[in-house]
Amino acid sequence: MGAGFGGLCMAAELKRAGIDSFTIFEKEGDVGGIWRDNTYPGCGCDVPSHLYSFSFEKYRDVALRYPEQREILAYLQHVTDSYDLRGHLRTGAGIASADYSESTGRWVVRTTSGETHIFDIVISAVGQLHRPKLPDIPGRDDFKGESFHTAKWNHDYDLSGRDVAVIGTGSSGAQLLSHVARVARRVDVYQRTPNWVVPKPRTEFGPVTRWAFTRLPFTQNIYRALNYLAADLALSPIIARGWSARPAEWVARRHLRKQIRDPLLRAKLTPDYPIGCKRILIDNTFYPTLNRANVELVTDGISRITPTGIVTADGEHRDVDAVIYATGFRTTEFLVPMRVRGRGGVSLDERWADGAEAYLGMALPEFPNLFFVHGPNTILGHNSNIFMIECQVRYVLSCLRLLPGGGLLEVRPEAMRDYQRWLEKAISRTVWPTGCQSWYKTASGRVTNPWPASTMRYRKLTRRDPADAFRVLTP
Ligand code: N01
Repeated sequence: MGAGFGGLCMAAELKRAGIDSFTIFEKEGDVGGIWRDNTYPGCGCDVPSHLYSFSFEKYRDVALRYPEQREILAYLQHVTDSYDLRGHLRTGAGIASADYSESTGRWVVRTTSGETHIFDIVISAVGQLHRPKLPDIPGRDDFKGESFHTAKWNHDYDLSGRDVAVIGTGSSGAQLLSHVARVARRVDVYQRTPNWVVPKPRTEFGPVTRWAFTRLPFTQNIYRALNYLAADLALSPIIARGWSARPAEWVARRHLRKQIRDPLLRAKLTPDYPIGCKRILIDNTFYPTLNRANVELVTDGISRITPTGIVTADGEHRDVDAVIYATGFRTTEFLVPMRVRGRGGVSLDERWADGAEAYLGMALPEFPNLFFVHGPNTILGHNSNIFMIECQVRYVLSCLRLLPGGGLLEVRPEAMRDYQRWLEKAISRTVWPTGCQSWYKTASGRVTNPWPASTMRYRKLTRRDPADAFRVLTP
C-alpha cells in the first residue's frame, strides 16, 4: 500500500529477490508519495541527494548537493521504470480496509472504489507525512480569499502583488517563505513556536569535488558514506542531549545572530526548548527573508480567522488575500482512514487507541503477515529516512524467507513486550517527551513517530534473525 519511497523500495527489492506476484496500491494518480504531493515553491530535501537515495540505485549528481522536489520525483519515477514496477501498480486505488480471514489465513483487501482483493501478505508503506493537518482555528471556513495547505499547493493562484498569511514555520513554511516573499506585496508569518535553525552547507559542489565525482565515480560512494557517518555520529546524539547538543545549539545561535540583526526579532526567533526536540531546520533563507521590509513575523497567537483576514490575541486584524497553511500533517494517526482487522476481528484502531506501536515499527501480535514500512517510531530527523526504509524492507524479506511454502508469521507477544520496554526507555532518555510539543507525539504526549537511537542501532536490530521474534502459525 503506497507508492512512495517505502512502497517502491519494497517492490524493487521483491523484484530483485525474484518475487513477481505483488500489487502496489496507490491512492493518487502516480508514484512519488510526499514528493509527488508537495509541490510548493522551494520544496526540496535538506538531506544530501547522494544519501537520499537507495543503496541499490544510487543517485548521482556532480553539481548539486541537495535535491529539489522535481529531482526526487524524477528519481522515483526512474526507479519505477528501471525495476519494471509499472505493471504492478494500481493507481487511483486507495485502500479502505484490510481484514484477516480466520478461515483462509489470508487478507481481504478492499479499495475505496469497492474492489476486493485477496492476499497472503499485506505491507503498508503509507508513510507518516501524507495527511495534511489544517488548524482548528475559529472562522477558518469563513475566509473568503484563497487558502490552501502546503501539500496541496494551488498553482493556478498567482501570489504576485497579494497580501499573504503563512501559518506555520516548520520545514515547509521555512522553505517556501523566500519564494512567496519575493512576489507577494506583503507576507505575515505566523509563528507559534520558534525552531532551531542551522546553516545549510553550500548547495553547489566546488570544482575539485565536481572533478572527482566525474572522473572518479567511486568518490561519490565515499561522499555518501561520510554523510551517513557524520549524521549518525554527530547528529543522532543531539536527541538525547549527547556530546553534540551544545555545539549544535551554539551553531544555531550563531546562525541566528549573523542573519538577524534586530534584537527584538532575534528574541522572538530564539527557541526556549532543547535542540532536537522538534525537527531541526537546515536552512539559509528563512531568517534573511524575515528581514525584508514586506515580511512581518507575527508571534501573537491567532484567535480567529475572519472572511477577510486574521485576528491575533492582541485584537489586531490583518487583512490578507490568501492564507497558506504550513501547518504540518496528521502524523500520529498512521494507517487512518484505513480500517484494519487482525485475528479474532481485533481492530488496529483499538490496538493503537493510546498511540501506535509495532515491533521494530514493522509488525504486531494478532496481525499475522501484516508488515509496516515507516511504521511507528521509525522516522528520523537526523539522517536519511531511506536508510531506515531499506533496513525495514530487508527485514520483511527475511521474514518472508521463513515462509518458503506459504503460511503465517506473527511476532511473539514477548518479543513485542521486550522491544516496547526497550523503546520506551530509549525515548525517556531523549528530549522529546518533556522538552516541547511536536508532531513526534500524540495529544496525550506519547512519542510514536521518531526512532530514538542511532541508525546503526536500528540496522543491528533489523539484521537479527526474525525467527527469534516471530512464530509460524497454522491457519
Ligand atoms: O510541518 P511541521 P512541516 N497556529 O509540523 C504550526 C518533513 N519535511 O510541513 O511548532 C499556528 O513541522 C506549527 O507550530 P508549532 C520534516 O520531517 C522535510 O513544516 O506546533 N501555528 C509549526 O510551526 C518536517 O518536520 C523537508 O507550535 C500552527 C507548523 O505549523 C515534516 O516534514 C521539507 C498551528 C507545522 O510544522 C513536517 O514539516 C519539508 C496553529 N493552529 C518537510 N498549527 C526536508 O527538507 C500548526 N502550526 C527533508
